Amino acid sequence: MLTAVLLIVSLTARHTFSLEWKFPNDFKLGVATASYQIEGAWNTDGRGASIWDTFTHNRSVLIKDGSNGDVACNSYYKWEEDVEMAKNLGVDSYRISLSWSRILPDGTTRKINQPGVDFYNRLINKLLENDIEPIVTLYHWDLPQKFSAWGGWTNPAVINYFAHYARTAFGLFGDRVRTWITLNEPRLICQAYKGLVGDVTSDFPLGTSEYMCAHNLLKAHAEAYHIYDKEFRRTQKGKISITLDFTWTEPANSSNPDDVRAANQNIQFDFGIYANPIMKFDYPKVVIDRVAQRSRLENFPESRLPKFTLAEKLRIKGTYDYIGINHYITLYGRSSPEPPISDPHIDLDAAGERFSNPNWEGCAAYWIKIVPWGLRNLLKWIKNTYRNPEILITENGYANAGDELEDDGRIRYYRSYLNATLQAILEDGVNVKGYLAWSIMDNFEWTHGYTLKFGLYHVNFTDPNRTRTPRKSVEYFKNVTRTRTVG
Ligand code: GBH
Repeated sequence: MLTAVLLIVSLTARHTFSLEWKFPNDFKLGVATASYQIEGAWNTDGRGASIWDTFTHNRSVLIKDGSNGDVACNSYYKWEEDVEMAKNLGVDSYRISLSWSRILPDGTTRKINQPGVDFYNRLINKLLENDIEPIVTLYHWDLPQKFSAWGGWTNPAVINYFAHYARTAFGLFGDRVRTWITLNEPRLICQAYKGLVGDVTSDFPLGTSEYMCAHNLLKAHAEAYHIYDKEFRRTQKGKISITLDFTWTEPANSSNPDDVRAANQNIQFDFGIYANPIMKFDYPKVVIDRVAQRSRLENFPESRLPKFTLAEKLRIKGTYDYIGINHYITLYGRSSPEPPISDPHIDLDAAGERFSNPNWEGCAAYWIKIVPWGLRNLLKWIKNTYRNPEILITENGYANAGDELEDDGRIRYYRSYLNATLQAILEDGVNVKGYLAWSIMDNFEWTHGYTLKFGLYHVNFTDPNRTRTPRKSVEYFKNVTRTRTVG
């Protein structure tokens, strides 16, 4: 009786918690990390420098607390403890990224750094011994420094170096890795952290280098996919795709067609620009048309958005076995007058206005609010737009600012987003295959340094031992993995 009532309530009210509902048996419940944010040992055992080493060392004023990832969580040494934490959480998957320059110090296959390879072998093997699937990202922003002088990802020469690195990684680890991610959040690689993409690019006007970078990343991803497909898939039998960040933009007034158009345009400029060439064909039409039109008015000789040849469009199309999604942000979008022609900027190309709702519960990261229906809506949108692909939620998480261990906000956050995921699967028929929490432990949060703490486990960054302590949310997450419900 109670079950029936609960079921009816959850079927009718969209924000109800579906307490009775379980994650499917093959659904991955895991946690996520990234090399530069946790490993430390930045110049140990032959590791080459990456652009984040150089950036944090030379431009520490741009990091909130002046810090860097030199030591970070010291996971290069504390990896066994990390695996124990994952085991304690009861997760079945653990997302890591490989530091390209730890394996190939100058980014090229001229020299393979054996101690770096040994490190990842130890970690991957330990995870497998504990029945935890390693989910491996090839590139989570730490480009080998050597490529910086060439303009980093704005230089198409980097594409093949990445492809050779990918082949090396599949060859070294692919016998034990079943889920690969080529690139983490290409949009952020190209748009955030200006002056990092090789200082050369900061001389280009905004609204140009972003598109050059995006263009090269899409090609690099496709090359890695095809190498896997042709040379490794038959024997290794894994899946490979890309992880895109998805800011859900909800029309401010969904009965106003202009708001609907503006919201969609923002989604196409953030997400479609990467998803469309991979899951459909070429850049989204609205992106092609708007950049071409504004470029003309700005007196550029041709569109600031590079063009793919037909062969390139075909080579990029279909290069996904699932789609990886990092989700943190929901905003409202509404139409606004066409921005006047001045200096180019991708935001002007996208146009429209986006805003948050001050009533949404927030957290220490100003851009993160608890808006679980945003995740549900974007999952439905992906299902409908790209013919129901497999989706892996590769990141979703909440930040504290202080050292508190009582993180009820994080528990509310995970509970509501896991619930939204369950609703998307069970009520909307979205093909979501897993959910990875960002992050298992506090770590180096890029330009926010150690001031924002995303961990289920707290890390003491003033203690040379980088002691890890479970927050209250660890108990919550253990309950999720044990019962396979949102609790
Ligand atoms: C993800 O990217 C990353 O994949 C992961 O490495 C990161 O730790 C996680 O999110 C949590 O942030 O104040 O100007 O920097 C999201 C990157 C960076 C996007 C911060 C929003 C806020 C604007 N996020 N950014 S700013």
